[in-house]
Amino acid sequence: MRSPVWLVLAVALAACSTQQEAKPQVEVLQKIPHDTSAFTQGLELVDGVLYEGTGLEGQSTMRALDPSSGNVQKKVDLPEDFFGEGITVVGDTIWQITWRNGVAIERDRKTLNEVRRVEYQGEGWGICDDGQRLIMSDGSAKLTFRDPKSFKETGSVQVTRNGQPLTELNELECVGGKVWSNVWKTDEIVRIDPATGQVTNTYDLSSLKPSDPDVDVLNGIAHIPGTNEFLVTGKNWPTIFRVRFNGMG
Ligand code: DDQ
Ligand code: CA
Repeated sequence: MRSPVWLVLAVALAACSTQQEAKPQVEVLQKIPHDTSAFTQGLELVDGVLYEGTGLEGQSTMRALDPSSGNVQKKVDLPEDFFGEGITVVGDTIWQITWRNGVAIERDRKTLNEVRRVEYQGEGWGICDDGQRLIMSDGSAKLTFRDPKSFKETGSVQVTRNGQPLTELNELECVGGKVWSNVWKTDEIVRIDPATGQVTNTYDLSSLKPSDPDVDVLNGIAHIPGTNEFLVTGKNWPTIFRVRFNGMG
């Protein structure tokens, strides 16, 4: 039946669906080469240096990269039995945590050499520094707050999305009082309010994933200070992407 009512409906529907067409959530601004042997576990940009920590036993490193070329300018190895995880810069030092070794390594930021080791309970996944405290993930839905000097726990919060615990929070980034986090084995980055633990935004980065089936997951997020841009990459990915997220609101 071809009545004008159907025509009006069809036109209205078409208009509606174009209006609802989602803006791409992530906009790629630049592609930077990334060492494909780097099993990226930590990424942070400070004073023009891109710091990267890598994982896997016998392959874990702490690196300083030139963020415009991706060139590795300095690299130190972790002990063979250590599995490196997140990193964060605090003043003149860097904290690098380990997956199941129960040890956080404090490093000199210039030389990347070890200064001190501190023990902690449980697993280490991601870490960031919000200017006041360290915020660390451990594979559960918990974020632990720590003193940036002693590494001692000062508190914690449970992370939830739509009321459900969100586990496997991986590489972290502290930005303007919020915590951005990779979610392990997903193409998602979430933004968490550490005051409540609630996820306030979820971003889909599946469009960045290399087609090569051998490459591992999205992991690594570094805010570019003074901008609303980020560098993101993945474990063994050939590219670091400079991106902007839409709807950061
Ligand atoms: N984590 O980074 C998500 C915390 C752990 C990653 C574990 C990856 C295991 C790979 C094991 C490969 C063994 C050759
Ligand atoms: Ca980071």
